[in-house]
Amino acid sequence: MKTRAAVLHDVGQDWSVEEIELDPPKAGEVLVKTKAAGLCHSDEHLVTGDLAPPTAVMEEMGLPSMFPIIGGHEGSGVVLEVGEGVTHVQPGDHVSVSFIPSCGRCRWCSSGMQNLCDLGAQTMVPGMITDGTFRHHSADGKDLGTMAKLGTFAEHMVVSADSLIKVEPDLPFIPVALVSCGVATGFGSAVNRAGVKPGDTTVVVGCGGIGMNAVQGARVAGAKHIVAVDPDEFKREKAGEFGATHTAASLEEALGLVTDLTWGQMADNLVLSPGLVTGDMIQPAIQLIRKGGTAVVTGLSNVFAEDVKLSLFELAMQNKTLAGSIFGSGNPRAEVPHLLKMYQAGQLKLDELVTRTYTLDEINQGYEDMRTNKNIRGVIVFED
Ligand code: CXF
Ligand code: ZN
Repeated sequence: MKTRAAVLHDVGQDWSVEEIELDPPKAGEVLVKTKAAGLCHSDEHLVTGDLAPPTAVMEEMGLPSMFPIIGGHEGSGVVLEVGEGVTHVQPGDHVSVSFIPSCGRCRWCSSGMQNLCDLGAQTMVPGMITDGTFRHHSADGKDLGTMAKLGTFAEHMVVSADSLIKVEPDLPFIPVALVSCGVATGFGSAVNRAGVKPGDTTVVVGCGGIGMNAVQGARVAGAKHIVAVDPDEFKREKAGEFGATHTAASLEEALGLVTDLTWGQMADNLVLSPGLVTGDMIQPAIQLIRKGGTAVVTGLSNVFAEDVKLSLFELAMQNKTLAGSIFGSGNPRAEVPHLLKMYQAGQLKLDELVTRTYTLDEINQGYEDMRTNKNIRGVIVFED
């Protein structure tokens, strides 16, 4: 069938909204009509080259390029057709996508760590998870990859059934999309990984679509002080609406503030979620947490970045934890319905995360709005 998708042909280019050819779902796959897709910063990392190098560089290294690629890994939709052997969803079902698939059989899935499913490793390899071939093709017949094996910036997607989570049909499609990346990642970074407890002092560095949910995770978990750190005034102001009790414009400013708030003991935990994590942020983050505290690195860094500024002495002598987190360290199939239940109960603000909605054709405007700090979350809404 023919459908329309936003394709990135290489690093540094605009998203190109074009008609593409989509094959029917093969065994283990599902055709989905996309209803909403969040504009996450990780797709912007494709544009900047932080997540995947340009085709010319990959070719020089003898590796397959990620480009051209259909963007989008946060989304929701309705199942239209299922391939052979698919049993957990059927036509008409409403679904949330999962940027980490869950096979249910690997060591990680079967021991409560679905966010580490072995299929997730294939995210950076072109082709379908099911058999490595392609279902998406450009009008001139080129194979197209899909971001995180999803490609939610398209009117229709064919994905592995392992990448879909069935949700209640009366839920609106925008929140169902939001919980599939930003909300689960931010909320879980605070609640699951940093282990925020009632009365804690929590610092969240970077208050975009991920950090804002770390702020509300800390609020729900009962933190006493939530310090939101962001250079942008609009984001600091918004953070207050999501539960931040204090704000700072920089890590440096946060150091003085947290010292005062805690009588010099420093924060119990911290979530690092700026647009791009760089190695020079690690030591200031570690300095902001108390003895025995936890700093969680959630934001993406450049895929090749290895240099970190860190006092190993302080890390060891003060018994501090520096932790990484993917998908908020939760299980997609448990977290997505759980977060949606909290939304229905009025405990999670999801509608308030959306600054503006866009049509698929307006995607470049949406990303420009992200770059100029106009959005907490921009969302593409698809017509019926
Ligand atoms: C990303 C991690 C890299 C693959 C796409 C999703 N996580 C959140 O945005
Ligand atoms: Zn994302």
